[in-house]
Amino acid sequence: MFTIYGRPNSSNVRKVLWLCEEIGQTGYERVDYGRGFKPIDSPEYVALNPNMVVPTLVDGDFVLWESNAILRYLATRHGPEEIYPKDPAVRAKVEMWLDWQLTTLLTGVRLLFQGLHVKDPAHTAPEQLESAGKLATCSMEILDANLAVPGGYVAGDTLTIADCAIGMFVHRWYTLPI
Ligand SMILES: N[C@@H](CCC(=O)N[C@@H](CS)C(=O)NCC(=O)O)C(=O)O
Repeated sequence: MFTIYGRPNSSNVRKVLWLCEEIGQTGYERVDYGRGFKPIDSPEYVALNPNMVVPTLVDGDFVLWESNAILRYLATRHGPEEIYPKDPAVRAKVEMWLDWQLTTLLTGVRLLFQGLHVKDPAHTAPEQLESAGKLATCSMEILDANLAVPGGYVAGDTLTIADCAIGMFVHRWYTLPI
């Protein structure tokens, strides 16, 4: 059984934990690393993940970081096909939304979260919050329009790893005082 390193209040860890539930992989071990828990700059953690971020997955001798790569690995190894479809066109849509989550959706939501929830002084100026809000709203409108099309899920008509990756940030968005 594999081990997940990372605190469960991190959105990038949560997406992995959600997938584990969906595919019935609940016997894993989890070790709390990250803000407020064990230090990610400790030599033992840096040896696993030189980026000093969570999550990291360890499966025997195999070590993997980058949350969306972990989703792909676990879905391929343990999931039913529909959670990471093999059909090239359907899979391409899943990949598109996974990339979009990391490159676009994350940008605005993370800045808002840091300003409004973490209250990091580097992100609390009104003009910063306003521009982060615009970015996040723009992404959410794109997502909303996509979900309005019959199908009901991010990449089509079944739940895929794209929903796990994106759902975490929608949840975060709804918890913000905006
Ligand atoms: N691209 C990385 C980003 C990981 C990341 O930024 N993780 C954050 C938590 S969401 C982190 O480790 N923050 C520092 C900490 O928790 O101490 C991934 O998707 O795995």
